[in-house]
Amino acid sequence: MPVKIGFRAGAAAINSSWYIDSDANGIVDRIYLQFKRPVKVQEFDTIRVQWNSLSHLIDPGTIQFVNDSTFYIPVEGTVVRTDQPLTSGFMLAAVEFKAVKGVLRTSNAIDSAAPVLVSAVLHSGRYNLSGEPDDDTLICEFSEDIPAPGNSPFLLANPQTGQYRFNLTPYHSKTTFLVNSIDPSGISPSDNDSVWIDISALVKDSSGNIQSNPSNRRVLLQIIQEEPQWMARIGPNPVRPPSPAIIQVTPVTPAPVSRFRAQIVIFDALGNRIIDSEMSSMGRHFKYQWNGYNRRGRRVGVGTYMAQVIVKENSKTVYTEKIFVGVKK
Ligand SMILES: [Ca+2]
Ligand SMILES: [Ca+2]
Repeated sequence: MPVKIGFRAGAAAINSSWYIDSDANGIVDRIYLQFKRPVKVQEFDTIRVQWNSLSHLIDPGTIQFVNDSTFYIPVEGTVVRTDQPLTSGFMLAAVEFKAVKGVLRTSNAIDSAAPVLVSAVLHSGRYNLSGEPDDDTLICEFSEDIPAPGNSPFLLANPQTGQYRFNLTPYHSKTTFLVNSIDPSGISPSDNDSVWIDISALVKDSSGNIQSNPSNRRVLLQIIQEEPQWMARIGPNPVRPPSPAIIQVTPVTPAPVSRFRAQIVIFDALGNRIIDSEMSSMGRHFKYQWNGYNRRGRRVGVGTYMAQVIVKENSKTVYTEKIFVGVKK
């Protein structure tokens, strides 16, 4: 009597596997597995997916077949964390078949996830050594290490003024740029403008995956207004009237002093204002000369006085400092 031998498929090998970020939000969401022969979900004993160092058991019910030998497993929120955009890393699939227990079919998934922008910070308001406005600096973070993305990789949008772009030059690193110009000109970037990768810039990761999804991850532009730092000093201290003490207020980093005004108030030990005056703008610093006389022209007594300097831009105080001044005979 002929013995009917049932067909036992054995453990199908995996041809290849790859992971993608299908909606370009920066979170890897699918791993595809392509087998050497048609497979059925009932054949699998266990399926595991490892992402970086953590391994996860997959519920076979979540598998989505795209043809009889290929399926994908949704991984966003299960295998892959959703709180940190990341489009590169080590992903391993391991499949065990019921027919051949103990035999693992494994495959290193190929990175097929394109990079997205994770943050963009615009540092604005710096000045060069001659006090001229310097180019703003844009510091970006991507979801993975990428080759230099070119000179205009981003689109930006403001709800009122519409879309615009930066023309950039790389500055010290692949992710820091000087903003040479804005196109169309006349637009001032503002906080909460959105910024994302322009697909026509062909921004890609180190494996060559190009960001081609026009709805790739938007981030809010952050703007950091760089304010000049100031320093106040006085000399000589103590002062011996009528020979004067010079009080100087100087920007520590280059700044256009003409944009600011400085005021000095000198108090006696009782808190009386004995001097209240504008400081003179001397091009690169502010200066006030005090010879130990009060505002009525009387020489003040020996003792300790407090000079307060205040630097204002328009009516906003940007720096204030208190210095004790001794007066000697
Ligand atoms: Ca995704
Ligand atoms: Ca990638």
